[in-house]
Amino acid sequence: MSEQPIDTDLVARENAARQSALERDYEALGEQLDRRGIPIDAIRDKVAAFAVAIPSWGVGTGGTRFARFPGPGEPRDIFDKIEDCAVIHQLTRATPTISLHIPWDRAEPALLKEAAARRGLAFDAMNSNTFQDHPGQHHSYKFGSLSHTDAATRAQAVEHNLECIEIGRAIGSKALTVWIGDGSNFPGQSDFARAFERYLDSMKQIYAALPEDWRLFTEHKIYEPAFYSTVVQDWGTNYLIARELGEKAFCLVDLGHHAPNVNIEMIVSRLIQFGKLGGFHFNDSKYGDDDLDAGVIDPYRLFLIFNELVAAERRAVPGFAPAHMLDQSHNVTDPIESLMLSAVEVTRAYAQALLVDRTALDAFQEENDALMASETLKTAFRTDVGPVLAMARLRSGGAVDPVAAYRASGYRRKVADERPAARGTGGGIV
Ligand SMILES: [Mn+2]
Repeated sequence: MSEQPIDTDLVARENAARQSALERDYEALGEQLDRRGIPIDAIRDKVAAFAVAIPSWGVGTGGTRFARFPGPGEPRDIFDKIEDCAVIHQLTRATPTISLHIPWDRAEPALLKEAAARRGLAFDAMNSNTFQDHPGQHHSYKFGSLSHTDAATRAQAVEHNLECIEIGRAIGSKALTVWIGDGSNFPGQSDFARAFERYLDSMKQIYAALPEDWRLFTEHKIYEPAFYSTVVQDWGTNYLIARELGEKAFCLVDLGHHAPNVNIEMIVSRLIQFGKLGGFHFNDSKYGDDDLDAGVIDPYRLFLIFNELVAAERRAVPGFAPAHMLDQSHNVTDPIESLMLSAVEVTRAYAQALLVDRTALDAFQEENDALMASETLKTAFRTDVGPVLAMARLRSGGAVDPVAAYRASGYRRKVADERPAARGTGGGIV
């Protein structure tokens, strides 16, 4: 049994106070689902097996380009971050892995592995960083990295990605995610084709260094930090990259990296159909890459994305194993609370999508019954699956109410005493 950061007796007491109400709610929902021909325990078991990775940078307070307002007890280094991630997993039982960001999380690999293993955690995809300059680096990324006009700058960016793979190998990761800030701010500043050619050339070098059992994820973003054009701007370009690189290359879909109102679930469907969906960065947004908590603005969109994923799961699409990760900026909340609720929201969307009557949906689609097809989805979405999620957590040692248990534990006050206040400089959006 791994060491738990929150007192397990406290979690047990918190759960005991809620258990009988939960059992009644679970039974009532079970009866309702039974009438729809859905065995509730099977849904609960699928929910219990669902996992989403925590980004190491998510446990620190985020910020905007205007300011950052750090909270108490912010993690000082990757080992504090692992501790905070352990809290999230202990109470939700949905986040067994951490996604590291290099160089922010650079540390002795053996120590990283040991710290995670002690908490029962493992490492998800590695993330490289060539969107800012780091102390001691020779060439600046001000005008780009993997697509830079200067060969030495590109070589430095490639080298950094190779180092990320090396660290990842040492700590048991199986994937590298590459997002670049490369692009232009003025029409004419950059030749679109030449920049993309240089990018592909750099990525081919990274791909060549990828271990046999690894996957390479490329992440597109429509704008920002470059405001006129970005080199990897949309899913079409992302798909071309994955096709050019080879069978270990896949597209990563960050929900915030599209224009408002873009039909993301349809992009997901296309990438599944052509075997190139690598995974997700979950978050929510109203205007752009807002990095808001998953499901707070548009839970229906999150559900519709999971509807595509569950449909693919049911069709047993070969090689279908998308990586799930949160990628958010917590500017006004306790990041641990935000990440716990976001993990719950992502799991909720998955559970709701499992309830879709696919036989009925197929029939309505064949009959062109638009209204009933939509209602079939809505019926699943409107079902309050809360008791299923809570029961899955309870049975796997988590908290029935993760935020209540966390607040009762006083964890934030405790770490605030141990960790000196961080300086409020720098942005937090990634
Ligand atoms: Mn992202």
